[in-house]
Amino acid sequence: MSKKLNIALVGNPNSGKTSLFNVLTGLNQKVGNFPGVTVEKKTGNCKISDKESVNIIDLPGTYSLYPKRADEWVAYKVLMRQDENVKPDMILLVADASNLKRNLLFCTQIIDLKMPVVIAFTMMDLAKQKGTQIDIPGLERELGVPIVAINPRKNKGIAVLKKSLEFAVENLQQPPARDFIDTALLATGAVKQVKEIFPSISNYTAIHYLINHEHFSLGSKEQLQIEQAETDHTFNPTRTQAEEIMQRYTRIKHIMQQTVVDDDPLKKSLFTERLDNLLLHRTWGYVILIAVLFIMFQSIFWLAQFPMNGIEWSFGKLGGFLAGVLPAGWFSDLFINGIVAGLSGIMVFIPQIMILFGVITLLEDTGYMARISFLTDKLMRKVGLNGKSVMPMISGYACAVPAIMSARNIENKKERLLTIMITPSMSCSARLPVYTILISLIIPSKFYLGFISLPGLVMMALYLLGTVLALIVAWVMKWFIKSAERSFFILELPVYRSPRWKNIATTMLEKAKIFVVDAGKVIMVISLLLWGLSNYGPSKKMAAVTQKYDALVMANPAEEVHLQKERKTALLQASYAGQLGSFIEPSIRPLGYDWKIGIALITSFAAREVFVGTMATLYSVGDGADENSSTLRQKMAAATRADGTKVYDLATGLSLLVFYVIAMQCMSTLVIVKRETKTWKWPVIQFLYMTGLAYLLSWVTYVIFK
Ligand SMILES: Nc1nc2c(ncn2[C@@H]2O[C@H](COP(=O)(O)OP(=O)(O)OP(=O)(O)O)[C@@H](O)[C@H]2O)c(=O)[nH]1
Ligand SMILES: [Mg+2]
Repeated sequence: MSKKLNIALVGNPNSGKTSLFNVLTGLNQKVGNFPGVTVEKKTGNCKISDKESVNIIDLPGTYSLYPKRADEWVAYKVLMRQDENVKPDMILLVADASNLKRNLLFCTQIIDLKMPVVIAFTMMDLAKQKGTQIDIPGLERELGVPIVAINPRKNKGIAVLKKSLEFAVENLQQPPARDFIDTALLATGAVKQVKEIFPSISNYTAIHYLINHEHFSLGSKEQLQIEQAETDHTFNPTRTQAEEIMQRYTRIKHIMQQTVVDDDPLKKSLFTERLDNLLLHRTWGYVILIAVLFIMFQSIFWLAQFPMNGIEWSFGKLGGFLAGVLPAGWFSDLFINGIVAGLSGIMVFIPQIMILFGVITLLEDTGYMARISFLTDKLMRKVGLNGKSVMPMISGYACAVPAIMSARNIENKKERLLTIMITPSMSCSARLPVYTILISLIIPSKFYLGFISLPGLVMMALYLLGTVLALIVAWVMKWFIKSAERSFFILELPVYRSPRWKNIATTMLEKAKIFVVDAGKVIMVISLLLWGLSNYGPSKKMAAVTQKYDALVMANPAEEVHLQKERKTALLQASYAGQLGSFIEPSIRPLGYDWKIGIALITSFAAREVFVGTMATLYSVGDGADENSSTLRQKMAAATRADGTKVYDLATGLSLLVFYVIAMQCMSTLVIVKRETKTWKWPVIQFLYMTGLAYLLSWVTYVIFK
């Protein structure tokens, strides 16, 4: 068996590469209707014929072979065969037929690399709507490579494309025969000299070696030789590049005159244009934007509460049932009150997580997300960010990890760094469980106008707090980060598309599954660990407590019930968990927290949603809370301090909410920030500023409301 071939999927951003990738490989990579959805390479397997399977590599979109953004560099390195992990044998180029001129520029650059290539035209439906007719056989003749019209959204043309790929694979030794433009002429002497060092590369590839060799992994000898070629022939990269693009466009224009017929472009005003007149309107645009965000946050709270009540009720029943059938003992206690309670505490949030992801996917799929960027660019600029920062920020409402990666799409390095630094302040889905449970403890469930709920408003205020703080922090930080780079905002506004409901449904289910499985695993481990820590302690201390209460019960048999309760509390306090709690309590007492909350804060560094599981375990061990209360919420509501006052009063609740809004409690985020910035400096700064700020503002909140 010969080695499996690698086919790289490249093309302009938002041209439908990932849609095609998913169709070819059966995988489910993220597709969205804005440029810059894919920012990493991803490989999948595709059977192109009965005998042949190939690797398809999905890549970030690139406008040309002159990369500017981090995501474009990922694709560029693969195409230049400078990526250690993927060396493409062939290229499958996706071109948006409704934006032919710009897409052809990239096509012709790829052709001149002299690698075997097949072109797939997407968006033929849109081209037709615009009144554009394309003579595909004519274009094939002019470009000298096969072209197949497809629609990956509707699964059309895929069989023909596979045939074409199969044919190309069988004739791999025949790259495009002709140069599209005579690239050797752009820098004759220098190209010749580079090709003496690397005889197998094309003339056009040689030009890329001249321009970008510092970024290539070459030996130091070769680097010096290329530099020599540059000086020997006074190679001017900017001039060469400008000349190249001009020559390409001249020829593309010529070819398009022969192969493409356009209706009068002014005659038809497209649906997208008409809708944008409203959605990007100077006043109405903003009114609608605020309304959209308002509905999004209200639905997370309001719409979700019905299924949530159902889930909570079912788990209450399950707990009751289990308590009835399992033998009494430490194991049942741990299982029912720790693990099942912790899991139910998480399952309850599935509806909210699903709605949140559903709404965000809807925004991305329709193309409205790109409009949010456009509308907010001015505001973003004032604080040192960019309109493009909005997409990571909004997806940060779901999870900071992919959001931070999507910042690769921002050209300006400083703006990208600032975006990375502030994105974790956006309230992610892991904070939802904490918000919901605390809000239900301290905020009465009131409704205004019948549908605007007070808890919903408080929830929105928390999201707003995170967002506003993110903007303020960006504004402060922008003075400390130096950059001479010019900042600009170029974002291609995609056409509006109807959402693919199936995609939205799969995303919602997928995210719910990940949430439950990931959180479930951590909760399981932490519950077990905490249960051990809170049931065992230094034997001397534990024995002393037991002896003391044995004696007390002996002396006052009438008080037994009350004393047994007290004994439980005393034992918990003497346990390892209790000791750890008392150790940290002094540092968190100013914020209004007791030692149990302290332990929850610590375990939350594993993942924020563990707060719920931690509480479930600690309260299951019992500390004199009402024995009749079954759900975690009821137990927490009944919890009292030594002086008899409620633990979760308004001041403590709000202070804790503020802490969870701001504090950096996510390992995965810190790791991804390190990966994206390539230094530990930024994650460390991020951790310190966020946690410091959280402490400060929680303290202020507690003092105000006490
Ligand atoms: N009308 C129409 N829409 C399409 C077609 N192919 C893809 N789309 C839509 O185009 C949008 C972009 O698709 P993606 O597959 O994410 O594009 P991409 O090239 O991977 O984009 P980036 O990763 O951002 O570079 C999605 O909304 C698709 O549903 C097509 O042939 N016709
Ligand atoms: Mg993509």
